[in-house]
Parts: sequence; C-alpha cells; structure tokens
Amino acid sequence: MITRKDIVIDGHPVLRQVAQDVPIPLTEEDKKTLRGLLEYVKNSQDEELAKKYDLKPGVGLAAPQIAVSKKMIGVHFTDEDGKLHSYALANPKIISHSVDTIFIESGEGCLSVEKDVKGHVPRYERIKVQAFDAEGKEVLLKLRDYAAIVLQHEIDHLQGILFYDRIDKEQPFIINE
Ligand code: UDB
Ligand code: ZN
Repeated sequence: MITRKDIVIDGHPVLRQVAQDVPIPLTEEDKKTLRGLLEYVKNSQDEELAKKYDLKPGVGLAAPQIAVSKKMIGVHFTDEDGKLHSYALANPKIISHSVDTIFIESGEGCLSVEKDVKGHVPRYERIKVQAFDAEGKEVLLKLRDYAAIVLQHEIDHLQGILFYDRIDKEQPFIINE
C-alpha cells in the first residue's frame, strides 16, 4: 500500500525524468502499481483511512511521484457538476486540445512540492486523452475545466514537468491573451 512516505519530494531526480511507456498488456507488477496509485488517491480522501495510514489527501498521483519512472497515473475526484472522475491510466496521451486556456484562480500545488509557489498555471480548457486501463483496454476521455486541469497536471509528471515550470516568472498572475 502506498503511503505518504512513498511520495518523493521535489529535488528527487525521478520527478525530472521522462517516464517510460508501459508495455500493453500490463505486467502483473505494473498492474499492481497502477491500482496502487488509484487506491492511494481514493483512500487519501477518506478521512478515517487517511488518518490511520498517514495519507496526504490528493486528487491525483503519477507513478514518478512514488519513484517509478513509468507512464501511469491515478486520478479520483468529483467535479463541479458532481460527476465522479476515477481513472487508473497507463500511457495517457493528450491527442487533441482546445486553443483556449484556463487556470485555477488560487494556483496549483502538488503532493511532491512542499514550497508554496504562487501564480497562474495555464492549462488547456478542453482535452481528449487516449490511454489504457489496467486490463489493457483502450480508454478515450473528453475532459474540460477542472478535470482537464487535473489530467494535464498528472500527465506533466510523466514528462518531468512540475506545475511551477508553467508559471510566468516575470508576471506570475498574467492572464493570457
Ligand atoms: C492535489 N489537491 O491533490 F480545486 F475539490 C492537490 C493538493 C496538492 C493541494 C493536495 C487539490 O487540488 N484538491 C482540490 C482542488 C480543488 C477542488 C477540490 C480538490 N494535486 C495532485 C498532485 O499533486 N498530483 O500530482 C495537485 C492538483 C493541482 C491541480 C490539479 C492537481
Ligand atoms: Zn503533482
């Protein structure tokens, strides 16, 4: 079971590596890792389990954050319309996106970043993601708004990108054209 102590913190080189594609169908070991990522985010949102196992609550977790440099992510949250987004994805890829960008007004954080970096993190407002589930079945997702932001944040981890890389250094609160 993944707990807080398995999550690596900014400064660990694995967070800056480009993660490896996962062979499909997944090996038993990769399946275990993938299910573990989703299990972590789910459990972390259960107050009792989070307390019992010392889990920092989060909405998504990427394999590099547990020092596994492979393209896998777990995401679990309810969006602003009450729709549950619960995914365990291997090799997720943004296959198309809007021109329009958005950002979370209050900025982003990260389970792997302890410092508080303020500023707007521009993200595509709408994305289409192609991926595989734990069973090796192809998954196509059409996402917008907060769901699109979460997936882009997690997919960035697979490229070695952290949210603050996308903040404009001169004008952190710039509103893009
Ligand atoms: C998070 N949580 O889990 F707007 F219901 C963040 C942390 C770093 C603050 C724990 C979060 O954004 N929760 C949230 C935000 C809302 C509404 C709501 C819950 N992550 C996951 C992470 O670090 N993955 O690698 C960071 C988020 C920043 C933007 C998307 C993911
Ligand atoms: Zn993160």
